[in-house]
Amino acid sequence: MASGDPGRVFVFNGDADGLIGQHILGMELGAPSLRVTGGKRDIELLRKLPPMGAAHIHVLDISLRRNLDALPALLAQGNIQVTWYDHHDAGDPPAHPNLELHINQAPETCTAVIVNAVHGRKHPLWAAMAAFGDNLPATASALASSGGASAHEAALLRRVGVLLNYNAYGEQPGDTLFSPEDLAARLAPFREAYDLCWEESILGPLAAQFENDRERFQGLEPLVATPEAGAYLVPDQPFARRYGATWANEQALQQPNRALAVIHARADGTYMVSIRAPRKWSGKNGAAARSAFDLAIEFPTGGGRKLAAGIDVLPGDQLERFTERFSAFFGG
Ligand SMILES: [Mn+2]
Repeated sequence: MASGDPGRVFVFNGDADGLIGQHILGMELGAPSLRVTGGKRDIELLRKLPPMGAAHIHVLDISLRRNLDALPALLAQGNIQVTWYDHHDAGDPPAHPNLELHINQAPETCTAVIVNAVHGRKHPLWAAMAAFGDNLPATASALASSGGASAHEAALLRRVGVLLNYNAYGEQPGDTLFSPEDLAARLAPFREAYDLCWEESILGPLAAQFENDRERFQGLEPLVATPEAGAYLVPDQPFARRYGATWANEQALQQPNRALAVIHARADGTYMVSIRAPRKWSGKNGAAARSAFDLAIEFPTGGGRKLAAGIDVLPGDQLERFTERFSAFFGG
Protein backbone atom coordinates (compact mmCIF):
# COMPACT_ATOMS: atom_id res chain seq x y z
CA MET A 1 0.00 0.00 0.00
CA ALA A 2 1.53 3.33 -1.03
CA SER A 3 1.80 5.76 1.88
CA GLY A 4 -0.91 8.41 1.88
CA ASP A 5 -3.03 6.19 -0.37
CA PRO A 6 -5.77 4.64 1.73
CA GLY A 7 -5.83 0.93 1.06
CA ARG A 8 -8.91 -0.90 -0.09
CA VAL A 9 -9.12 -4.19 1.78
CA PHE A 10 -11.61 -7.01 1.23
CA VAL A 11 -12.12 -9.49 4.07
CA PHE A 12 -14.50 -12.29 3.11
CA ASN A 13 -15.59 -15.87 3.59
CA GLY A 14 -14.36 -18.19 0.83
CA ASP A 15 -17.77 -19.70 0.01
CA ALA A 16 -19.91 -18.81 -3.01
CA ASP A 17 -21.64 -15.73 -1.67
CA GLY A 18 -18.52 -14.38 0.06
CA LEU A 19 -16.40 -14.89 -3.01
CA ILE A 20 -18.96 -13.48 -5.42
CA GLY A 21 -19.92 -10.68 -3.02
CA GLN A 22 -16.35 -9.39 -3.05
CA HIS A 23 -16.22 -9.90 -6.83
CA ILE A 24 -19.26 -7.65 -7.30
CA LEU A 25 -17.71 -5.11 -4.92
CA GLY A 26 -14.45 -5.22 -6.91
CA MET A 27 -16.35 -4.47 -10.12
CA GLU A 28 -18.04 -1.52 -8.42
CA LEU A 29 -15.14 -0.02 -6.45
CA GLY A 30 -12.02 -1.32 -8.21
CA ALA A 31 -9.65 -4.08 -7.23
CA PRO A 32 -8.61 -4.30 -3.58
CA SER A 33 -4.99 -3.78 -2.55
CA LEU A 34 -5.36 -6.71 -0.14
CA ARG A 35 -7.69 -9.69 0.20
CA VAL A 36 -7.99 -11.66 3.44
CA THR A 37 -10.10 -14.80 3.27
CA GLY A 38 -10.34 -18.41 4.35
CA GLY A 39 -12.37 -21.59 4.14
CA LYS A 40 -16.01 -21.89 5.12
CA ARG A 41 -15.32 -22.20 8.84
CA ASP A 42 -12.64 -19.47 9.02
CA ILE A 43 -14.86 -16.79 10.48
CA GLU A 44 -12.59 -14.78 12.75
CA LEU A 45 -10.80 -13.13 9.84
CA LEU A 46 -10.25 -9.62 11.27
CA ARG A 47 -7.55 -11.18 13.45
CA LYS A 48 -5.67 -12.14 10.31
CA LEU A 49 -5.29 -8.52 9.12
CA PRO A 50 -1.74 -7.18 9.12
CA PRO A 51 -1.12 -3.82 10.87
CA MET A 52 -2.15 -1.05 8.48
CA GLY A 53 -2.49 2.70 8.12
CA ALA A 54 -5.38 4.55 6.52
CA ALA A 55 -7.68 2.04 4.89
CA HIS A 56 -11.23 1.21 3.97
CA ILE A 57 -11.92 -2.35 5.01
CA HIS A 58 -14.88 -4.05 3.38
CA VAL A 59 -15.96 -7.15 5.30
CA LEU A 60 -18.23 -9.69 3.65
CA ASP A 61 -20.08 -12.80 4.75
CA ILE A 62 -18.53 -13.34 8.17
CA SER A 63 -20.36 -12.90 11.46
CA LEU A 64 -19.68 -9.56 13.12
CA ARG A 65 -20.36 -11.15 16.49
CA ARG A 66 -17.49 -13.56 15.91
CA ASN A 67 -15.18 -10.61 15.15
CA LEU A 68 -16.24 -8.32 17.98
CA ASP A 69 -12.93 -8.69 19.81
CA ALA A 70 -10.84 -7.40 16.88
CA LEU A 71 -13.17 -4.69 15.56
CA PRO A 72 -12.93 -1.98 18.28
CA ALA A 73 -9.14 -1.65 17.95
CA LEU A 74 -9.44 -1.11 14.20
CA LEU A 75 -12.12 1.54 14.64
CA ALA A 76 -10.11 3.22 17.42
CA GLN A 77 -7.27 3.87 14.96
CA GLY A 78 -9.43 6.66 13.52
CA ASN A 79 -8.07 6.30 9.99
CA ILE A 80 -9.85 3.05 9.21
CA GLN A 81 -13.33 2.89 7.75
CA VAL A 82 -15.20 -0.42 7.98
CA THR A 83 -18.17 -1.42 5.82
CA TRP A 84 -19.80 -4.74 6.66
CA TYR A 85 -22.05 -6.82 4.36
CA ASP A 86 -23.47 -9.98 5.88
CA HIS A 87 -26.39 -12.29 6.62
CA HIS A 88 -25.08 -13.92 9.82
CA ASP A 89 -25.54 -13.06 13.49
CA ALA A 90 -24.11 -9.60 14.14
CA GLY A 91 -24.36 -9.76 17.93
CA ASP A 92 -24.33 -6.28 19.43
CA PRO A 93 -22.19 -4.16 17.08
CA PRO A 94 -20.53 -1.01 18.47
CA ALA A 95 -22.00 2.29 17.29
CA HIS A 96 -19.16 4.13 15.57
CA PRO A 97 -19.11 6.79 12.83
CA ASN A 98 -16.53 4.76 10.87
CA LEU A 99 -18.62 1.57 10.89
CA GLU A 100 -21.28 1.10 8.22
CA LEU A 101 -23.50 -1.99 8.39
CA HIS A 102 -25.45 -3.76 5.67
CA ILE A 103 -26.66 -6.81 7.58
CA ASN A 104 -29.81 -8.69 6.73
CA GLN A 105 -30.53 -12.01 8.42
CA ALA A 106 -33.66 -12.81 6.41
CA PRO A 107 -33.49 -16.52 5.46
CA GLU A 108 -33.97 -15.86 1.74
CA THR A 109 -30.96 -13.61 1.30
CA CYS A 110 -27.18 -13.96 1.29
CA THR A 111 -24.19 -11.65 1.19
CA ALA A 112 -23.69 -11.30 -2.57
CA VAL A 113 -27.39 -10.52 -2.92
CA ILE A 114 -27.03 -7.79 -0.27
CA VAL A 115 -23.93 -6.33 -1.98
CA ASN A 116 -25.74 -6.29 -5.32
CA ALA A 117 -28.75 -4.52 -3.78
CA VAL A 118 -26.62 -1.90 -1.98
CA HIS A 119 -24.75 -1.10 -5.22
CA GLY A 120 -27.70 -0.54 -7.53
CA ARG A 121 -28.67 -4.09 -8.53
CA LYS A 122 -26.41 -4.05 -11.59
CA HIS A 123 -25.15 -7.62 -11.22
CA PRO A 124 -28.23 -9.86 -10.89
CA LEU A 125 -26.57 -12.81 -12.68
CA TRP A 126 -23.58 -12.82 -10.35
CA ALA A 127 -25.93 -12.50 -7.37
CA ALA A 128 -28.00 -15.39 -8.78
CA MET A 129 -24.88 -17.56 -9.08
CA ALA A 130 -24.05 -16.81 -5.45
CA ALA A 131 -27.58 -17.54 -4.22
CA PHE A 132 -27.64 -20.86 -6.08
CA GLY A 133 -24.35 -21.69 -4.38
CA ASP A 134 -25.79 -20.70 -1.01
CA ASN A 135 -28.74 -23.09 -1.58
CA LEU A 136 -31.34 -20.36 -2.06
CA PRO A 137 -32.88 -21.51 -5.35
CA ALA A 138 -36.00 -19.33 -5.20
CA THR A 139 -33.97 -16.17 -4.60
CA ALA A 140 -31.47 -17.23 -7.25
CA SER A 141 -34.09 -18.02 -9.89
CA ALA A 142 -35.79 -14.66 -9.35
CA LEU A 143 -32.47 -12.84 -9.77
CA ALA A 144 -31.57 -14.88 -12.85
CA SER A 145 -34.94 -14.02 -14.42
CA SER A 146 -34.51 -10.35 -13.58
CA GLY A 147 -31.16 -10.52 -15.40
CA GLY A 148 -32.84 -12.02 -18.47
CA ALA A 149 -31.49 -15.55 -18.04
CA SER A 150 -33.23 -18.46 -19.77
CA ALA A 151 -33.78 -21.71 -17.85
CA HIS A 152 -30.66 -23.10 -19.52
CA GLU A 153 -28.60 -20.06 -18.56
CA ALA A 154 -29.91 -20.24 -14.99
CA ALA A 155 -28.74 -23.88 -14.88
CA LEU A 156 -25.25 -22.77 -15.95
CA LEU A 157 -25.16 -20.16 -13.18
CA ARG A 158 -26.35 -22.76 -10.72
CA ARG A 159 -23.62 -25.23 -11.64
CA VAL A 160 -20.90 -22.64 -11.11
CA GLY A 161 -22.39 -21.34 -7.86
CA VAL A 162 -22.56 -24.87 -6.45
CA LEU A 163 -18.98 -25.67 -7.52
CA LEU A 164 -17.56 -22.44 -6.07
CA ASN A 165 -19.37 -23.09 -2.81
CA TYR A 166 -18.14 -26.69 -2.72
CA ASN A 167 -14.54 -25.48 -3.00
CA ALA A 168 -14.78 -23.59 0.32
CA TYR A 169 -15.25 -26.76 2.37
CA GLY A 170 -12.19 -28.45 3.70
CA GLU A 171 -10.53 -28.50 7.08
CA GLN A 172 -6.95 -29.19 6.11
CA PRO A 173 -4.53 -27.88 3.51
CA GLY A 174 -4.86 -30.09 0.49
CA ASP A 175 -8.56 -30.85 1.03
CA THR A 176 -9.62 -28.36 -1.64
CA LEU A 177 -8.38 -27.73 -5.16
CA PHE A 178 -8.14 -23.94 -4.94
CA SER A 179 -7.43 -21.68 -2.00
CA PRO A 180 -10.11 -18.97 -1.72
CA GLU A 181 -7.41 -16.29 -2.32
CA ASP A 182 -6.46 -17.99 -5.55
CA LEU A 183 -10.07 -18.41 -6.63
CA ALA A 184 -10.84 -14.73 -5.93
CA ALA A 185 -7.84 -13.66 -8.04
CA ARG A 186 -8.88 -16.00 -10.87
CA LEU A 187 -12.43 -14.59 -10.82
CA ALA A 188 -11.29 -10.96 -10.89
CA PRO A 189 -10.94 -10.56 -14.71
CA PHE A 190 -14.48 -11.85 -15.39
CA ARG A 191 -17.05 -9.14 -15.96
CA GLU A 192 -19.81 -11.38 -17.39
CA ALA A 193 -21.08 -14.19 -15.20
CA TYR A 194 -21.65 -16.39 -18.28
CA ASP A 195 -17.99 -16.13 -19.30
CA LEU A 196 -16.99 -17.74 -16.02
CA CYS A 197 -19.44 -20.57 -16.75
CA TRP A 198 -17.19 -21.71 -19.63
CA GLU A 199 -13.86 -21.34 -17.83
CA GLU A 200 -12.76 -24.96 -17.82
CA SER A 201 -9.39 -24.29 -16.15
CA ILE A 202 -11.39 -23.59 -12.98
CA LEU A 203 -14.57 -25.61 -13.47
CA GLY A 204 -13.18 -28.74 -15.13
CA PRO A 205 -11.10 -29.95 -12.18
CA LEU A 206 -13.74 -28.82 -9.66
CA ALA A 207 -16.52 -30.70 -11.47
CA ALA A 208 -14.47 -33.90 -11.77
CA GLN A 209 -13.62 -33.94 -8.07
CA PHE A 210 -17.21 -33.00 -7.18
CA GLU A 211 -18.62 -35.99 -9.10
CA ASN A 212 -16.18 -38.39 -7.45
CA ASP A 213 -17.06 -37.11 -3.97
CA ARG A 214 -20.76 -37.32 -4.74
CA GLU A 215 -20.53 -40.97 -5.75
CA ARG A 216 -18.82 -41.82 -2.47
CA PHE A 217 -21.62 -40.13 -0.51
CA GLN A 218 -24.25 -42.04 -2.46
CA GLY A 219 -22.63 -45.28 -1.27
CA LEU A 220 -22.93 -44.45 2.46
CA GLU A 221 -25.12 -46.55 4.79
CA PRO A 222 -27.32 -44.39 7.06
CA LEU A 223 -27.21 -44.66 10.87
CA VAL A 224 -30.80 -43.43 11.05
CA ALA A 225 -33.21 -43.88 8.16
CA THR A 226 -36.88 -43.07 8.72
CA PRO A 227 -39.27 -41.12 6.50
CA GLU A 228 -38.75 -38.13 8.82
CA ALA A 229 -35.03 -38.26 9.45
CA GLY A 230 -31.73 -39.55 8.04
CA ALA A 231 -28.31 -39.54 9.75
CA TYR A 232 -25.04 -40.43 8.06
CA LEU A 233 -21.64 -41.06 9.56
CA VAL A 234 -18.83 -40.00 7.25
CA PRO A 235 -15.14 -40.91 7.62
CA ASP A 236 -12.28 -38.52 8.38
CA GLN A 237 -11.30 -38.17 4.73
CA PRO A 238 -10.99 -35.24 2.34
CA PHE A 239 -14.00 -36.26 0.20
CA ALA A 240 -16.25 -36.18 3.26
CA ARG A 241 -15.01 -32.78 4.46
CA ARG A 242 -15.38 -31.33 0.96
CA TYR A 243 -18.75 -32.72 -0.02
CA GLY A 244 -20.67 -33.01 3.29
CA ALA A 245 -22.30 -29.59 3.12
CA THR A 246 -23.10 -29.82 -0.59
CA TRP A 247 -24.70 -33.17 0.01
CA ALA A 248 -26.74 -31.81 2.91
CA ASN A 249 -27.93 -28.99 0.64
CA GLU A 250 -28.93 -31.47 -2.08
CA GLN A 251 -30.81 -33.68 0.36
CA ALA A 252 -32.62 -30.69 1.81
CA LEU A 253 -33.87 -29.73 -1.64
CA GLN A 254 -34.75 -33.27 -2.73
CA GLN A 255 -36.41 -34.30 0.55
CA PRO A 256 -37.65 -31.06 2.11
CA ASN A 257 -39.82 -32.92 4.65
CA ARG A 258 -36.91 -34.85 6.11
CA ALA A 259 -34.35 -33.85 8.73
CA LEU A 260 -30.73 -34.70 8.03
CA ALA A 261 -27.62 -35.13 10.14
CA VAL A 262 -24.15 -35.52 8.71
CA ILE A 263 -21.74 -36.74 11.37
CA HIS A 264 -18.07 -36.24 10.55
CA ALA A 265 -15.65 -38.55 12.36
CA ARG A 266 -12.41 -36.90 13.50
CA ALA A 267 -9.02 -38.53 14.00
CA ASP A 268 -9.19 -37.74 17.77
CA GLY A 269 -12.37 -39.80 18.19
CA THR A 270 -14.78 -36.86 18.42
CA TYR A 271 -17.40 -35.90 15.84
CA MET A 272 -18.46 -32.71 14.09
CA VAL A 273 -22.19 -32.81 13.42
CA SER A 274 -24.24 -30.75 11.03
CA ILE A 275 -28.01 -30.80 11.34
CA ARG A 276 -30.61 -29.70 8.81
CA ALA A 277 -34.22 -29.29 9.92
CA PRO A 278 -36.98 -30.15 7.44
CA ARG A 279 -37.67 -27.17 5.18
CA LYS A 280 -41.32 -28.20 4.96
CA TRP A 281 -42.88 -29.41 8.12
CA SER A 282 -45.74 -31.89 7.74
CA GLY A 283 -47.23 -30.66 11.03
CA LYS A 284 -47.90 -34.23 12.15
CA ASN A 285 -49.67 -34.39 15.56
CA GLY A 286 -50.08 -30.64 15.32
CA ALA A 287 -46.41 -30.22 16.21
CA ALA A 288 -44.83 -26.89 15.44
CA ALA A 289 -41.83 -26.83 13.13
CA ARG A 290 -38.77 -27.98 15.05
CA SER A 291 -35.58 -26.05 14.91
CA ALA A 292 -32.18 -27.62 14.24
CA PHE A 293 -30.79 -25.02 16.63
CA ASP A 294 -32.94 -26.32 19.51
CA LEU A 295 -31.55 -29.83 19.08
CA ALA A 296 -27.96 -28.63 18.62
CA ILE A 297 -27.94 -26.65 21.87
CA GLU A 298 -28.85 -29.77 23.86
CA PHE A 299 -25.12 -30.50 23.38
CA PRO A 300 -22.39 -28.27 24.87
CA THR A 301 -20.75 -27.06 21.63
CA GLY A 302 -23.97 -26.81 19.64
CA GLY A 303 -25.19 -23.71 17.84
CA GLY A 304 -26.40 -22.35 14.54
CA ARG A 305 -29.71 -21.36 13.01
CA LYS A 306 -33.23 -22.72 12.74
CA LEU A 307 -32.80 -24.61 9.48
CA ALA A 308 -29.09 -25.40 9.75
CA ALA A 309 -27.23 -25.95 12.99
CA GLY A 310 -24.33 -28.00 14.23
CA ILE A 311 -22.30 -29.42 17.08
CA ASP A 312 -18.62 -28.51 16.80
CA VAL A 313 -17.29 -31.24 19.07
CA LEU A 314 -19.45 -34.24 19.95
CA PRO A 315 -17.48 -36.54 22.29
CA GLY A 316 -17.05 -40.06 20.92
CA ASP A 317 -19.20 -41.63 23.64
CA GLN A 318 -22.13 -39.31 22.82
CA LEU A 319 -22.75 -40.57 19.29
CA GLU A 320 -25.52 -42.94 20.29
CA ARG A 321 -27.16 -40.33 22.49
CA PHE A 322 -27.11 -37.93 19.56
CA THR A 323 -28.66 -40.35 17.03
CA GLU A 324 -31.37 -41.29 19.57
CA ARG A 325 -32.18 -37.65 20.30
CA PHE A 326 -32.09 -36.78 16.60
CA SER A 327 -34.58 -39.57 15.76
CA ALA A 328 -36.89 -38.67 18.65
CA PHE A 329 -36.67 -34.90 18.02
CA PHE A 330 -37.58 -35.01 14.32
CA GLY A 331 -39.36 -38.35 14.33
CA GLY A 332 -42.87 -36.94 14.59
MN1 LIG B 1 -21.77 -17.40 2.99
